Amino acid sequence: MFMDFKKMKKSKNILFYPCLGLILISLLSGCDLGIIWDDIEVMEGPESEGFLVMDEFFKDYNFNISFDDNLEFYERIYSIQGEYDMNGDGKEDIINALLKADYQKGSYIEVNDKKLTIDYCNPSGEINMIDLDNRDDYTEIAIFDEGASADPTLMFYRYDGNEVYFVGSIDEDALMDGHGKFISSFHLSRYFNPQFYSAWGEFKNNQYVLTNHDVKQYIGKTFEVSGTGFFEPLNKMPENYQEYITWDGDIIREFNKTKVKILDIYINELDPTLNWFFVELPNGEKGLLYFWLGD
Ligand SMILES: [Ca+2]
Ligand SMILES: [Ca+2]
Repeated sequence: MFMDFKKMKKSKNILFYPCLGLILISLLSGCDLGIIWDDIEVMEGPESEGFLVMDEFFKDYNFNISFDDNLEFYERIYSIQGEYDMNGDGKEDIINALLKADYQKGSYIEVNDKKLTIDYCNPSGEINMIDLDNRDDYTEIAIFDEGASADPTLMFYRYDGNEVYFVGSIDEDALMDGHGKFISSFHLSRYFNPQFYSAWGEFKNNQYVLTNHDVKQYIGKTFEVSGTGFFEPLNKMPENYQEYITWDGDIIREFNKTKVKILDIYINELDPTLNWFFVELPNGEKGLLYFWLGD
């Protein structure tokens, strides 16, 4: 199963920051890995499996980055120099990159004179070294790409001693475990505490290959929900939830650590986006709960 995150729509910023906040809160409260709820269930989030926001895996290394700040953001051309042992042979590798904003042609990464042209990107100038998988000798370059419309991704590049190549890209809010596994934020219950996920993935031959994760175990459990969601009151589970998705502003509800019991979760096995929940609210109201994921 392959996913292309550059083509996936992303949440609007207004909804995006509460989600970041949730991740941060769950990170800061390190003891919060298992939570005991009313029904004396202990549930653990992805953090307990070592998944953290990707920033946590950035190396403490700063590239030299220069650009003409008289130019508008969309006109900018970032000139980047650095030295880092990317293939783990003990020798520093010379890194030069030119990143042109807003899909201007001519972006590239060059390592030890091996050049890779980047055809299509909207970089912000942010570039970091990251260890995607600590079981191999490589340390990859991560380039932040703003995307076309609030759909930021990180693009990963590896140098194996012979050539520079694109490993893959994933949405900026994804989690990773440092051993080659990722959880896209599209497969994460961003607004739920504890968080859970519907799939994890790994990069294989330039593809993001997904493995689905059973979410049935969360049915019948109660979570704290925080954020802005759409709630469509329904007495019973609809057979086809899609008929009830309206994105209507009138059904928006604000949740603030609201105890929400999950009665069912709709998952498409080919696209395990985790966003369609049939739930019961504390006042006994039942309905379909979903969140904004696209522009
Ligand atoms: Ca090297
Ligand atoms: Ca590595």
